[in-house]
Amino acid sequence: MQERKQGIVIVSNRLPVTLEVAESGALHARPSAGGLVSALQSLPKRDNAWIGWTGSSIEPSAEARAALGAASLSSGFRMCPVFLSKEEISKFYLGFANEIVWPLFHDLQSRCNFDPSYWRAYQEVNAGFATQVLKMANTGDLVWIHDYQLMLVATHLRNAGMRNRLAYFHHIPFPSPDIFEKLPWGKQLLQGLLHHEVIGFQTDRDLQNFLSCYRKLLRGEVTAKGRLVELRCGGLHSVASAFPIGIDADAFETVAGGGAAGKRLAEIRETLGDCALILGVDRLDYTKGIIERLRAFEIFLEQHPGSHRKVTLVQVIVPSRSDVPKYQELKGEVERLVASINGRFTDLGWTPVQFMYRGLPHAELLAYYRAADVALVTPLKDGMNLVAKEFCACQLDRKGVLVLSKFAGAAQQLKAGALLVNPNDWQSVADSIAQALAMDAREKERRMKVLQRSVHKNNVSQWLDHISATVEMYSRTRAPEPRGELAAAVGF
Ligand code: GDG
Repeated sequence: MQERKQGIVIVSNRLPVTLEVAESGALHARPSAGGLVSALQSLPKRDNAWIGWTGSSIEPSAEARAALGAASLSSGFRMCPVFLSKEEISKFYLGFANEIVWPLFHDLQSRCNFDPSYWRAYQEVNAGFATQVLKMANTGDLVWIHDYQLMLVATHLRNAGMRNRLAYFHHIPFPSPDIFEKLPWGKQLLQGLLHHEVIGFQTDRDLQNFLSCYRKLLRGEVTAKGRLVELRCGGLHSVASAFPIGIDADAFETVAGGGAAGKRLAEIRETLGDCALILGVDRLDYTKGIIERLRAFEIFLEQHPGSHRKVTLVQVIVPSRSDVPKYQELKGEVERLVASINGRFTDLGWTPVQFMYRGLPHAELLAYYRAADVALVTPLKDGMNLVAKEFCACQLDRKGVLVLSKFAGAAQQLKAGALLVNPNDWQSVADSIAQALAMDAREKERRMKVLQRSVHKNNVSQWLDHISATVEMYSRTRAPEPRGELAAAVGF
């Protein structure tokens, strides 16, 4: 195995590629889209490694490793796969992660299935990830663990004696204690987080909820230090803070203004004619508020007959977790509701809701962002929501309006320019659609400028800089290991 110099070891549930069998029968690694992948593309291409699951139940083989090796060359990360068996996928990923933590942390406890066999699988798979980290990490590497699937990896690393700096970033919301306490294994998860020197959340809301759970369940000490919070508990010492994730706003702006997006934009505009475009873009998930949004749009159509033939809702849904029965049911529910709204309001040459159940190529997605008169980003709850930020970055003509759920983490930064709504209040969402469509051009431009300033200022490099500066500062005050490697690795 080739030696790596000091750098960053990223650990996330999924690798930035999915291993799959191509039509030819050969294995290949297909790049996967998503917020984390695009965020970490901004890390300088040094000696960084990425540990994660391959995204399939394909077993380890020389061919699988060769396919991942080829992907390592093109991505700039050395891909270190974790292979999961069908049972591990079912109990750890579909079970503990998606039937317990995901719904609970989005305040949807009635959707949880607290099966104890899921917990056993979660502990075992987290131990498996830790084994891979122990194999890959050099002394002095920063090990940066991502998200709710891997809250116990640090426990296993520390038990095995690892002394590297460990950082954790939590991408989804953190719930309040009355919800978190429903989890039979909550204490172990909190203790697991405390093994990291730096623990990051998306927003103050999540940080405060985490601190309330920590005080209530672990009774540890908390000391505020500017925007950081120091935690001391049972001999462990960490800092926690909110580091809202951003996008590479310049890159989005450039692609949105480029030839491929421009060509598609012209086609979209020609097809729509005088119809205003209302846009929804989401992964298929019940937290994204898709049903509630469609209900709100139906109310809008009912109450504004003058808008008929003059407005079209394009809803893009990227397939996600399609093996899980609850997600299949949601897809059926969306299809039935779209059909019912269209059945009620469609007129010759006008279909009010156009529904695409597939991921769009990047440039085409950006053309839709650019073309949209209104973006409806109305999750019931969301850690951040990058779609809201991407829409703003791509609004080169500043003619669009962002209607944003106040329960999305992004609302904290975007509230000054967006129309904020409660997604459960369908009438208020319908009213905001009407307000957005009626807004005069100067007001739209003023609001969009405010939004664009925010997404450019709080961009992904700033997110990486804040986290790396915190790790650096914190390791300087306490760790005896050699320092300076992280700053060098991220070009800080
Ligand atoms: C988790 C948290 C947090 C969507 N449709 C297409 C497409 N996308 C890309 C978007 C965006 C990403 O997927 C979705 O990001 P979100 O932030 O909206 O949502 P989650 O997947 O739930 O992510 C979330 C995030 O982590 C980051 O910390 O914001 O709160 O839940 O980047 O552009 N990409 C392409 N075609 C599509 O049709 N190419």
